[in-house]
Amino acid sequence: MTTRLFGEPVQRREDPRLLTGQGRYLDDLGQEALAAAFVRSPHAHARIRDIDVTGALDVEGLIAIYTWEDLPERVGRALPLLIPHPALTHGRTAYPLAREIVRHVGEPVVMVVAADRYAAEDACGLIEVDYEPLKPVVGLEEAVQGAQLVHEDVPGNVGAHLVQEVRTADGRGAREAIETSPHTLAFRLDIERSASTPLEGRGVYARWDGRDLRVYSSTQTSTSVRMAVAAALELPLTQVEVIAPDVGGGFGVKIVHPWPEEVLVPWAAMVLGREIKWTEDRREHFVSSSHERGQVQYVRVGFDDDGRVLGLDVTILHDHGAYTPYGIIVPIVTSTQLLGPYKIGSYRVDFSAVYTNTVQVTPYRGAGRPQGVFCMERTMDKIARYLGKDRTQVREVNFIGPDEFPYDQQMTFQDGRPLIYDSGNYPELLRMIKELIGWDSFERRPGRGIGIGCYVEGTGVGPYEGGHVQITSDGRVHVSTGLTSQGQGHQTVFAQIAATELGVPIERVSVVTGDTRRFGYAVGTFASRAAVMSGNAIALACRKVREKALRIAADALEADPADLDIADGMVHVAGTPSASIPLSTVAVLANPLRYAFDEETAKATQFSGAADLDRPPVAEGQEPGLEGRDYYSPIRSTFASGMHAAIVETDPDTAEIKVVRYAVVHDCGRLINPMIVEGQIHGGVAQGIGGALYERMVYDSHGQLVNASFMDFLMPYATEIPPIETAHLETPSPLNPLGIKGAGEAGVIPVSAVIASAIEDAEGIEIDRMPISPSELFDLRAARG
Ligand code: MCN
Repeated sequence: MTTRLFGEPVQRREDPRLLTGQGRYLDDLGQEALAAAFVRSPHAHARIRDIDVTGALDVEGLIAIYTWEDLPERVGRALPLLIPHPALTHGRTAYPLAREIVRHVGEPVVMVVAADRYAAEDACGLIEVDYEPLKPVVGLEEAVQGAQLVHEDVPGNVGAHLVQEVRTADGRGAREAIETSPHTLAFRLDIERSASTPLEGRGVYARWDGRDLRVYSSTQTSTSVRMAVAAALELPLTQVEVIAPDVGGGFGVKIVHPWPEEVLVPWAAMVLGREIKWTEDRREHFVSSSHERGQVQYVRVGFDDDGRVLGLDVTILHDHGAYTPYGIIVPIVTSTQLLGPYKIGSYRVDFSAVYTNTVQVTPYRGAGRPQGVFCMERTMDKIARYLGKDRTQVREVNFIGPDEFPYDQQMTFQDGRPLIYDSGNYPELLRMIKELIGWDSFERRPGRGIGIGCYVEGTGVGPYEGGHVQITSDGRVHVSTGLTSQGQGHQTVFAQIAATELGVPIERVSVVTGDTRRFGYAVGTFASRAAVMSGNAIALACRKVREKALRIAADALEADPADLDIADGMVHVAGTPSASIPLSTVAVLANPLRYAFDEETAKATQFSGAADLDRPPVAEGQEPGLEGRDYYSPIRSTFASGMHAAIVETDPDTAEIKVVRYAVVHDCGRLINPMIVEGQIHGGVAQGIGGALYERMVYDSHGQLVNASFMDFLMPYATEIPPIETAHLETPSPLNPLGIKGAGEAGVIPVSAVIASAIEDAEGIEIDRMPISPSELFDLRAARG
């Protein structure tokens, strides 16, 4: 049996349990708990005049009703602004329960606790909130005119305004470079709102036993929820544990910490001394969680006869909804990573983060990159069209060369560190994607087009992640890391890393994530960071344990540690397999207090009488046990890259758009598990096709979300997703010990750009919006005449 598992397509070990219905999601827990439910605002913008709860008081099973005024100061204050930024001059976050003003439909106003959800919902229905409706702000261009304000003290509804500029080598700005370019183009792009929409919504379940608080949450960040809850409830961290059970998808929406419910439910559990659970329903998820994407972009580009970009000037209005709990991370990612694999002469980007009376905006898979890639790739296609050149040729002429790494884009990444690409090979990716999709032999005809899109993605952002590894006396390896899992296959890949580093069969490795009882210091799962961050931390912890194991085994085998190796759970002298000792025995030897449960171990570890009586049993600087902990903290992010291509067919009569082929080449450095990476890419592409053709949040002029259900919010089924062909390129990252880069968002990022490119090719009509529906295509055809 081999123990070299890194890079192998090991089947996901979490699947049999989940596929046979044995998963334990949030709502499977706390069957005896009281239920919480919320009265939420039906208005996009209103002043609360009065809340009358008397009608609800007779509901059988009612336990408690809370409004903002009932909350203690620390629980009732505005939720934290998680990532402040100097440009965010007017950051605003919500109160856990609305205080005086509601700013979007769905904002929580009253919390009800009752014996069960039926009673809680009945009580919610009988509470009367007297609202004075205010005029809502809907639509970006309307918002910036500032006639109505979402927050009275934020002029023009602009929460943040940031201009970033990269000048030419001779110091010219983008605008000047564009003016003097041989060719220029200007256009506007419209990108609508969408959202993560995981199949399992949010949920929280809390138990207080009079001393300790245990919180289960369907979260992507259990350690941060723990910190936030402890701070709000004035408990020491040691009295709060947060556990993420099985989580049915997150895709970004579950990063926010804490959500109002994550503070209110634990607080009420403490006040009432009862277990309480709240599970979000689908409509609540649509109107009370978060959305993303929505932007309007105004682009000007100057280029030469070869299509080389000399100046790019982009102005972005970014729809931030009613609040900025996650700061302005999304428009910052759009603006800084928009340049992709290209070397652009000069670049100016100006964004405004704009408040509207709609659901708040926080990162959704890709987190601002799909919008940036849409802008850059539409630009490349437009240049090619203008010059009558092949679209791949224009891209190639602008690529950063394979010998130009590390390449400094002279921007600041979202974590405040320089945006320097560590490694990559973009011309090779282009060659691969052209071959995979058959670019050069494609037979174009009306109604059948081919499209392409390229992207670079900063992954593995810090500040740190940790891993703990323990080998127990039964030879099993227990790995824990603090970040959480929502379906990425971490149980499998982290086991692969540990099995490879320690030389043990994978079946002996177990992995725990998202449980603060097992690992308290962690950041969370987002921004395609788990593989890079926890993967490397676990590898480093394994290396510590391995070194200790070799030292102890060397004593037992009377050998030099340098001559030892570990394979299949046995430490052996290299070249002499008979001189060996099982890791289980080494684990027993690592503890001076010995209990041997079988004869063989007893013999191997028996008191030899040769102990050094001048030394304590645990030598100075040593610890009993065969375990180790380490952290990985990167100097800066590592940059994955890829290229996608698609073939679409459009119906001449109905304008129905069908994706008939989809191909992906991707470079996430060394692959830990190619099967899992492909699964991530397939899921991402499916989500991207949703964003390109179907999914959008439709608000009416009153700020009502008119498609807040899966009946009306259109998602693609398997029938809309063609087989996805993939190929990998591995340019290892020089920045981390395992040479890996992230992969979790790669599938989604360029899809809208690729499909727009293909539709444009099929129709000869410029596609400047994402998503694009058949009726919109129909209208564009009609406008062309
Ligand atoms: N991987 C690998 N080799 C690499 C890189 C990654 O084998 N060189 C594997 C990883 O070990 C991991 C998976 O690919 O099992 C994704 O890795 P990574 O890129 O580190 O992403 P994260 O694990 O941090 O996951 C977060 C990412 C994001 S940001 C979103 S959004 C997203 C996504 O993952 N949400 C998901 N994929 C999701 N998949 C599911 N099923 N559910 C979600 O909510």
